[in-house]
Parts: sequence; structure tokens; C-alpha cells
Amino acid sequence: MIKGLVLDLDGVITDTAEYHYLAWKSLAEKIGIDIDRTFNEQLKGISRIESLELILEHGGKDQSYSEEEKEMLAGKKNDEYKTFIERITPADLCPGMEKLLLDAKEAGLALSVASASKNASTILEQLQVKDQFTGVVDPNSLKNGKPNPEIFYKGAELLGLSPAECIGIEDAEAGIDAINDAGMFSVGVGSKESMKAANYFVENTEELDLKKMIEKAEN
Ligand code: B16
Ligand code: MG
Repeated sequence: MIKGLVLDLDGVITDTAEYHYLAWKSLAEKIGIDIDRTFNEQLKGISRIESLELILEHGGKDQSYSEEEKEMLAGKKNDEYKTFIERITPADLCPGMEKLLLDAKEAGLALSVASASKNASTILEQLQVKDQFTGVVDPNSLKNGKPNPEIFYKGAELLGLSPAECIGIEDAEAGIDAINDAGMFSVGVGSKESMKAANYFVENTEELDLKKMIEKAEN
């Protein structure tokens, strides 16, 4: 029986990808690397330091910086990113999310967040939905990022549930693999092509219907 939902943040609860992009683009420009929105697609769901490494590789500068310098660059990007997320309001919830959270509450489901973002709690506060979640997985506590299932095991654990009692919702391919490997029913948000590994998928968050997802997961 499904008793909980474990949700990804960026691309599911709210769309922070554009803010990540603007902050990375500004940082990349300072070190002579040009990135565009197509390149930015690869950074979705990937940790801050892994994102920086992909950008350095893209600019042919993967050998140019020490670990300390990389930490400093990632910190600079995060300082700028934080100025963007200050502007987030409840109007920035993804379409259909307010209803999904309400429906989940009415159905007595417990909710947690499994996001790679160290800013997840601040963003949930800005969206004014933090109190609707029993827990937010701390990405600092993880040994491995998505596609490793660890973050979804922890998301279920925070709810006192087994992965089989939860539905995981993700917009990134690595996230879907993580949900599947955790033994959780996976719901993907995205194109048929990118979500082919998901147990069930919808094209946008507005189509995330709780009843339908539970029906699919329990049958
Ligand atoms: P931060 P998710 C991910 O969020 C973003 O998709 C990814 O672009 C970002 O690098 C990552 O969070 C880390 O974010 O720099 O705020 O710690 O999709 O896992 O909710
Ligand atoms: Mg995401």
C-alpha cells in the first residue's frame, strides 16, 4: 500500500534550472568558458561540484584548477544562485503542485524531498510549503549522488516507510534510475524518450494526478 511520496525538487516542485543556469553562465564567463541552455540540460539533478566539473571539461579546463580552487568557484556560483532564489515566491510552484500537495495531505500520505540541492530547505521555505514535508534529505549526508539509490532510501526512511510503500517523482534520468534501484515506484516528468525507464510518466507536472499514480503503483 502506498503511504508516502518522495519528491525531487528542481523540475518537480519548482523550476530552479533557469537560476542555476544564469549563475553557472556568469561564473563560466569569468573563467573564459561559454555555456548555453542546451549544455545546461546536462546539469539537471547533478550536484554542484559535479556540475562545475562538467563545465570545466566543456571548456577544456578540467586540469586547470586544484580541488580548493574548484570549491571556491562552486561557492561563487552558489552566492549568485542564492540572490536568485531570494526572489522565489509561492507563485513559483510548478503547475499542479499545490493541488498534488493538498491531495496528498487529504489522502494522509507522508511527504519528503530527495533533492541534490543544498539549498532545498531555503527554497521550500520561499515557496511556503516546507511544513507540508515530514523531512528533507540532507545531501551532505550522502556518500553518492543520483543515480545511486541512497537519496531515495533516505527519503523513505525519513517517513518511517519502506521504499515499496512510496512513490518517487523525478524529472531527471539519473533520478529515475535512483528511484528504480531503491525499489520504489517511479513517476517521471518529461518526454517519453527521456522518461523511458520510469514505471509511469507524464509530460508535465500538471498531469501528476495522485489517484492515478497510486492506482498504477498498487496494480
Ligand atoms: P545546489 P534536484 C539539483 O536539484 C539541480 O537540478 C542541479 O542543477 C543542482 O546542481 C543540484 O540540485 C545542486 O544544487 O547547488 O543548490 O546544492 O533536481 O536534485 O532537486
Ligand atoms: Mg530535478
